[in-house]
This record gives sequence, C-alpha cells and structure tokens, in this order.
Amino acid sequence: MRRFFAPVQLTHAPARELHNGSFVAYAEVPARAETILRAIGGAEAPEDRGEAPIAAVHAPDYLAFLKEAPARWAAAGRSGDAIPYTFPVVGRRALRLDRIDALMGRYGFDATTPITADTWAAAYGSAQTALAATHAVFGGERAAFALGRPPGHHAGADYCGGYCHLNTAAIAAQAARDAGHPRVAILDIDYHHGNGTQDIFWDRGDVFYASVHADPATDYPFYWGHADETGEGEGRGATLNLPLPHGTRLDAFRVAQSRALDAISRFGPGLLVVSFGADTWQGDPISRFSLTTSDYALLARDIAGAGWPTVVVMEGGYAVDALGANVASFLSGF
Ligand code: SP5
Ligand code: ZN
Repeated sequence: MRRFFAPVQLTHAPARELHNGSFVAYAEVPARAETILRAIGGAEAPEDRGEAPIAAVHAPDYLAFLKEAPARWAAAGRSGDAIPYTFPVVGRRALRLDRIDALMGRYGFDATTPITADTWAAAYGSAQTALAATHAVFGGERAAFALGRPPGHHAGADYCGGYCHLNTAAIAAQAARDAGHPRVAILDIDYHHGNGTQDIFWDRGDVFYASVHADPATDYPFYWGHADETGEGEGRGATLNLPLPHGTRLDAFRVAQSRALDAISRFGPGLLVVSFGADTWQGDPISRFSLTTSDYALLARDIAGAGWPTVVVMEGGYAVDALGANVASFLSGF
C-alpha cells in the first residue's frame, strides 16, 4: 500500500492548548507522525499539486488568514503561538475584521488550535499527502494512505479547530469529484465527529458523509454529530451520524461501522475516503472508547471488503507510544 508524508509536516509544533480552563501541553505533537512512520516503514514524499485543489474546498479569505495570522500576531506585539480568545456570536451585525484578535475568533471555533509561523506550510504538506494518495488510487492502487498531520476533519471551508487547519478528507473527496467520479463517500471513524467535513458537504448530494464517533452530548465538538443531523437541500439524507457512548468496544463499533458501510453502499460511490483516527484506542489520553490494537485490522478488513478504491487519511490518535502499532494494524487490513 502506497503511503505519503512530507517532512515539513513535522514543523507545526504549538506549545500549549486551552483545555477545561487550563493551558496544557499540546496533544497533536510531531512525534505522532514520527512513530507512525517508524511503524509503517516510511513513506513517499507527495508531489506538489499546488493550491488549486485546496482552494476547491477552502475559502480564499480563510487561506489568506492562515498564511498571514502569525505575522499579524507578531506585529501586534505577541510572543508565542496565535490563539483566539474572543468569538463572534452567530448571525449578528457585519464583522469588523481589521484586528488580529477579531480574525482569530472569526476563523477559529476553539482555543485548542494555535497557529504558528510553520502552520501553513505543515498543513499545506498534509493536504498534499491527501492529494497524493487520491492520485495513487486514480492510478489503480486499491488503497493508499495519507499520513495527514496536522489532521483535517474539524476544519470547515473557512475555519480551523480541533487541531485541524485544512480538511484533508474533503480535499481528497473534492479532487475525486473534479477527476470525474460522480459520487464520493467519506467514512469518518475518528473518535470525534468530523464537524468540518460534515459542514463542507452538508447541502451537497454528490458526497456522502458517514461518521461513527463519541456522542456530542458528552464529547468534543459538542455542537455537532447528533443522529438527527442528516443534511439539507440536495444533501438531505447524504449525512449519517452514528454517535456511541463512552466505553464502546469492537462489537458495538463494528455494528455502527457496518451500518455506515451499508448506507454508503446504497449511495454507490466510485471512491471512498476514510478519515481514520486511532483515538478510539482503549488507552487514548483524551478519549473514552475501548478498541484494541488488533481491532483496527478487523475494522479495516470490513472496509476493504466493500471493494471501493479507498484513500485513508490520518486524523487523531494521541497515545503516542501505541499510535504506530494501531495505524499499522489498520493498514494491514487492506
Ligand atoms: C483530530 C482530532 O482528533 N481532534 C481532536 C480535538 C479534541 N480537542 C478537544 C479535547 C482536547 C483535549 N486536550 C488535552 C491535551 C492534553 N495534553
Ligand atoms: Zn479525534
């Protein structure tokens, strides 16, 4: 299975995130990628396909913000990473976006996603891995792996959050649409709901989004991922959310994933994108599911058995010591 990673992705290394009222060590560390690389025996550098396939998903003003925010933050006299601390209330007056603090709150939905001087380059590299894996599948590979880090599924068309800046899964799915696949599906099995991916395709009928995740009644991202969120307009019925409780083990997870695969099967995609997070592992420090390392191979086999050309993009997974083995187990199922 071909796998892709660009060394520049290691440069994004925020120091801290705001969590439950305190600043704590940032969980989405570069060592995550290093341990995965060791476990899977390295990866190819992706070809640079430019900004156009990123701009096919993300708004131009948001991309400009991601590039400019660190310099504007520094120009405002701040040391350290750029972090928002004030957020506009939805649906009020037109926003004044001439100050960096106003921009931070406008283009970010949480205070857990700092932007550093290296963030744009790393996120751009991460997006290129998703495109490289997608093109590998266009070229005839049954499946390919993008070691997306920073991850992507919480990022919307014009906002960051949840350690995510560019939505790698959405960029892969859109690239497949633009290459002529009339229907593309995304299966998201990260512990957290992929609110950004859902939002990007919410009112579209050409990209099906199915997610198995921790119930937003108890878990981040809280606002999104409930079972009654099913899409709108042309996208009505093209979003499927399957929230599960704390403590979920393989049996219940596999039933939910099978429901997602059945729905995707009825949709009939020409290509599948999997947002894979290993934060469903039993020892993950920020999550509360109970999957084991060998479970991932079984889950991947169920996905591979459906037979669609498949692009796997890396999302979360924060137990760094176990992460390499968990990812290797998942990829072995293909
Ligand atoms: C891609 C992904 O899995 N994003 C998850 C974002 C979850 N953020 C909310 C929970 C943050 C907990 N951070 C604790 C850090 C401890 N060092
Ligand atoms: Zn996650």
